[in-house]
This record gives sequence, structure tokens and C-alpha cells, in this order.
Amino acid sequence: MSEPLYSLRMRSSRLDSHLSGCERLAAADDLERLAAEMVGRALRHPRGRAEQISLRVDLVPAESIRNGRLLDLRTIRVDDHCQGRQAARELLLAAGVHARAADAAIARIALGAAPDGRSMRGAMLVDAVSGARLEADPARGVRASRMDLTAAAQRELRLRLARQGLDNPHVREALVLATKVLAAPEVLAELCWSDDPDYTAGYVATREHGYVRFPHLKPLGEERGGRAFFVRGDEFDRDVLTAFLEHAVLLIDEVGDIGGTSDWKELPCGK
Ligand code: WAQ
Ligand code: MG
Repeated sequence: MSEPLYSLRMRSSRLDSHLSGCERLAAADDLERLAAEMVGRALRHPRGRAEQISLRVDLVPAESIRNGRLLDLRTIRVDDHCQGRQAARELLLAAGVHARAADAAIARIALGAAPDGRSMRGAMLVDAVSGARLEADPARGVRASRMDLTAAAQRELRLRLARQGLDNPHVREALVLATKVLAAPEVLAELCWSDDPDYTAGYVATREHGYVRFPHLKPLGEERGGRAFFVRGDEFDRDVLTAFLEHAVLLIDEVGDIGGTSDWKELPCGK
């Protein structure tokens, strides 16, 4: 790797509550444009205009940058969020998450996983067997950052997503985030749905099936969303995993398969 990169992290809030966040990697030449884009996004969020915006920029040394390949993506057709959550649950079980842990995580995201009943700023760490929450701060959770696509991979991804009608920032950023999260060996699976009231889709990411989207994991208008990273309790060191998710630098240079939409039964599950 030649060129050093900057990590950009944006976090915004409104009415003392988390509004949005975004994390990117950028070469020096792109830094100003990306920073302006992030600020613009916080000012035009579907839940209202940000009242506080924090933007943090850190140089990441070239030698710390690892490359990788994006998870494959596919969409499973579901009629509504009840069916979507059922399908997401089955996929989590197929990845080795125990039923009580999957059910607990779904229920917590649905009820607002932060102590005040709203969405967290980051993700829950969930023991895949017991369902216990393991993150140090239940309002903040753990935030994955320092991951992005190379310019060439970004172009290729946008082309492939556009063919499926999916080229939007939610999909692009979530796919990159899930790829980094699954790069941690102690993470078995991730579950996510958006906290934006106008965006009902979510996904389960696992090593075996990749990034599997469900068009409905919550009802339209619902503001509670979140993420759960399911970890194997026996292999898990919270500080090591948190340091990896927050600090390891992943620059994805290879795009995975971007598949179409299929019915739930077509997914080869539980083999
Ligand atoms: N690290 C950990 N957790 C995060 C991060 C992060 N960098 N960013 C957001 N979260 C958590 C936080 O609890 C948010 O409330 C929640 O995730 C949702 O964040 O169609 O838009 O940015 O394939 O609203 C998924 C489906 C969309 C995309 C996800 O998430 C698709 C989305 P949002
Ligand atoms: Mg959001």
C-alpha cells in the first residue's frame, strides 16, 4: 500500500439523542469533499436537522491498512416485518446463534436497546449462547469504523447494486460495515435494521451466507433500530474485539457477488 489515508468519523445528535453516524476512509485529496458531504447528511436527516455534529479525522498509517473482499449480497423476499424477523432468526440459528440469544437481540432492538428505550449509537455485543449483553456501555455500544472501499471497488459495487435497484448509501455502508464485523473471528453473525423511520430493510450477515437482506425488518415509521454482533463467549475478549472493530483499518478492494431477490425457502440453510 502506498498512499496514507485519513479516517473520517461523523456523529450527529438532536434533542439529546443520537441522530446519525458515518465512517469513511479518504485520501487527502478527497477529505474536504467527504467531510462536507457528511455534514450535509446530518443537516438533512429524515428524523430532523442535527443540533450537534462531531467530525473526527485521524491519519491512518499506510502500513496498518489491510485489504479484503466484500461479503456476497442477496435479498430474501418477505411480506412484512413479522415474516422478516422470523426469517432473520432462522438464519441466525443456522449460523450457530442459540434461539434465546437471537430472540433476545431481536426483542431488544425492537424495544430500543439503549437504557432510555431509544436506539443505541453503536452495536450490542451479544453472547451467542446465553444472549447476555457484553458491551461496556449500553447506550453507546461498540462502533465499527475505519473501513471503506477503494475508489475502483466503490465504482464496481455501485454498478452491480444499480442493476438490482439497490445503489443507495444504506446498502453500501451496511455492506462495508458487515464485512469488517465478520472479519473478526470471534463474531458469528450480525443482525441489523435501520433507525431511520423511512427505511424498513435490514440484514443478517454470516460467513456462510454473506449479507442477506430482508426488505422488512420493522414497520414503516418506526424509529427504533440497531445492531447486534453475536460473539462466541468462550473465545471472546471484549477489549480485543472492541479495539479491532474501532481501530483496525480495512480497505476493501474486491467486490463480492451481488445477487438478486429470492424466496426464503430457496436459501440453502442449515446444511
Ligand atoms: N458501528 C456499530 N453500530 C452502528 C454503527 C457503527 N458504525 N452505525 C450505526 N450503528 C447502529 C446504531 O445502533 C444505529 O441505531 C443502528 O446501527 C442503525 O444504523 O437495504 O441504515 O445507520 O441492505 O440507521 C441496513 C439495510 C440499513 C441496508 C442499516 O443503519 C440494506 C442502516 P443506521
Ligand atoms: Mg440511521
